Amino acid sequence: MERTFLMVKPDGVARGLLGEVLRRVEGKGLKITAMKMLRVDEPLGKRHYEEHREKPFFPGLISFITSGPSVAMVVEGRDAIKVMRAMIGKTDPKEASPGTIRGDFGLDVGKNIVHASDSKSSAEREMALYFAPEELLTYSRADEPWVYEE
Ligand code: D4T
Repeated sequence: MERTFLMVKPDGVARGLLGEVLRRVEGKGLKITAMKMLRVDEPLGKRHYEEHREKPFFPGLISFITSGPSVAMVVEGRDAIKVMRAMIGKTDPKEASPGTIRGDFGLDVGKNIVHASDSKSSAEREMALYFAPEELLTYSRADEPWVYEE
C-alpha cells in the first residue's frame, strides 16, 4: 500500500466541493487515513510550494493558498500516488480531461481546486508538513476484499 497527500484548496472548500472530492476518493476504494481543515499560513504555504519560489506566479500562489480554509488529507491505497494524480487531472484545468476533478470543476490554473503529491518523495515531504506521525490512523475498510484482488 502507498500513501499520498491530498489537499482541497481554498477555492474547493469555498465552492462546496469538499464532499464531491471525498466522494470520489472513497468511491475509488482509497482510504482516508488522516484529515484536517486548516488555514495555511504564509510560512507553511512557502514551505509547501518552495520548489516554485523563483516562479513569477509564486506570490499569487501564496496569497491564494492562504486565502481561506483548506482540507488536508492522507490517502492510502495501491498505487495511491499515481491513481490520485490521474483523478485530479492536469495542473491547468482547461487541459484536464473530463472525468477528472480539475477537468470537471475548474477553468483556471490559479484556481485548480486540489493538490496531490506527484512522487514518493513529495508525498513523504508533504505528509510531514501537515501531519504528525501519530495523526495517521490505521484501520480497515469493510469493502477491501471487494476492491483488491488479493
Ligand atoms: P499542485 O502542486 O497545486 O497540486 O499543482 P501541480 O503539482 O499539479 O502543479 P505545479 O506543482 O506545477 O504547480 C503548483 C501550483 O501553482 C499554480 N500555478 C502553476 C499557477 O498559479 N500558475 C502557473 O503558471 C502554474 C504552472 C497551480 C498549481
